[in-house]
Amino acid sequence: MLYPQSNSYRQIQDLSGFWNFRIDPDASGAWSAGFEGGQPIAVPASWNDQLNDLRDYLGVGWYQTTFSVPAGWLGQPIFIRFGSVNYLAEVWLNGTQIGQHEGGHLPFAFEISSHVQAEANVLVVRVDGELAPDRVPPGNIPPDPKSPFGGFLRNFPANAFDFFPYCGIQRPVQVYTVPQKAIQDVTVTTDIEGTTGVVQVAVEHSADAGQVRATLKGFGTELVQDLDDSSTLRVENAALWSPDQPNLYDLTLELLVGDTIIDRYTLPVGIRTIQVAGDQLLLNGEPVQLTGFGRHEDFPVMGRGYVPAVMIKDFELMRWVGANSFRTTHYPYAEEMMALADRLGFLVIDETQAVGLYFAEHGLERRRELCHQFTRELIARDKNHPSVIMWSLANEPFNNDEKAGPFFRELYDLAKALDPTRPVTVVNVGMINGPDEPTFEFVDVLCMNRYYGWYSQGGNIDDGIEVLEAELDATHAKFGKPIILSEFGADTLPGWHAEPSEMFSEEYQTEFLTKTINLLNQKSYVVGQHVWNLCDFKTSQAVFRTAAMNFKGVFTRDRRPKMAAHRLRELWRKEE
Ligand code: GCB
Repeated sequence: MLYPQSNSYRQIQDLSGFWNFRIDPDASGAWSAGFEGGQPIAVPASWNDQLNDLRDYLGVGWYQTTFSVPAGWLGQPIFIRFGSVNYLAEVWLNGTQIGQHEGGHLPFAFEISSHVQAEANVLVVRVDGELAPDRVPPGNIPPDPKSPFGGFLRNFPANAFDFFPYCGIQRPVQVYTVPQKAIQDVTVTTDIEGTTGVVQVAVEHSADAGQVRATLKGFGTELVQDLDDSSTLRVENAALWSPDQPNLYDLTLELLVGDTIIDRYTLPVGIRTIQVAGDQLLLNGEPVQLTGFGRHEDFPVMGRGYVPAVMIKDFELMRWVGANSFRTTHYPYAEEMMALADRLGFLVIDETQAVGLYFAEHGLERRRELCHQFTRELIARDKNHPSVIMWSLANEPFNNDEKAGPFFRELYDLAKALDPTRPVTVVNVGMINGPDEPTFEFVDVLCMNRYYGWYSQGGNIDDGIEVLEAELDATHAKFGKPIILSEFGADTLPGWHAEPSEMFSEEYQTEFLTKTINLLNQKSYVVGQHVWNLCDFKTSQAVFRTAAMNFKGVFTRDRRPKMAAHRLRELWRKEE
């Protein structure tokens, strides 16, 4: 799926701004042709923290706006594209239903050419944010009186994951045109032969549209090639892409009828390889060590809304501590973040929104279908980013069920069929299966979330380190695959100090992270260390979540460093 682009063949109009909004608590509204009144609301942003009484409202909300398009657009193919609507979106234009989409965090587009008029277009979006067991991620799972967390310790709202279930139109809405005959999709894969970069380009375009000319430009090279002759571009003395040197070439594709250009699309290309070899992860043939974080799209007032300045800030913070990577915990991040990772040289483990999956029959088939849909949509969206080095199919599924292995084997095969070039993982948590995790048999890299010294061995970091070391060694001995410690951390109240260190103090977090990293540095098969979390973030209310926050950030929610951030900087930052 191509990100909209503006050039002399394609135009974009951004619909960000103040829309009208009204809630529909009993889901009885019939406002598809438009509604009167309502309250102003900002788009994009979550609704929860904008309007005082909607913080915990997860039902149906109706959005409405009006827009015009330049007269010159009419007669051309016109699309509307939503970057992310959480959770279920139904869209009407001028009273006609133009489509619907299930699932937050991934884009969708509908053609509106035959419904759009020059002026006063009425756009209505019904958003259903309800948590349900047959949705992904799931929520409102029937309480299990035998489990304290399903019973008397149940959180509110009752999500099956540890971040606030923000809803609404959370990323940009764009109306855009493409030419009558257009480039529809592009897939770029890269390889390295000696000093030559091998760039494979596959283009999908409208039927009978002539031929495609590719121009690859950068670092003193300009290759022009007709893709009907060969879809492989060979770049001599290629400037490879890596975190140290995020070199990007510009690939421009032109669709031609005879000598006339009828469409053009340009995308950045980073020439790099990523492979698993034994228990190592190789970037451009060399072992690579990931240092970095899990993170959240989370900021006061905006909720999970698109905030470009916070994205830049987070890259600055990550660079400041010496991180070279992150995982898109626990849902695909905005595609603009992925484009920045390409430019700024960050390695990304790209995760779907399959968090908190469980295998009880109720809703299982629907959850399975959604996981397949989201895996397809994620790979279609992000396949061309050099920064993306791995697909993560899920975070911490409750895999202590015999259905889990086959469920993920199928999903793994799907991801591999769609993209044979990248390793695939399923992120696992210790307390469920430990090293008996069924997905460890077939995934390419073992991603382990472990909190020894926090949820167990609490208050005793050294005991936790011992348990961790034993488990890492046993897991490596059993599977011989590269391991990433994909989460480790400790809740820390900023400004709370203790000597000797104790839980929740800045000293405890600093000691916990230091001792864990020192252990990981001794294990050659550990290829990544991702601290949980970059910043403090909002979650559901629960007795184990002070102030409805997860305080495991090494930066606060407003991006100020805790003591541990300074220590990470000493541990990770390369000499300059
Ligand atoms: C985990 C989850 C993450 C939580 C974290 C915690 O294992 O993957 O979503 O926020 O633990 O802090 O408990």
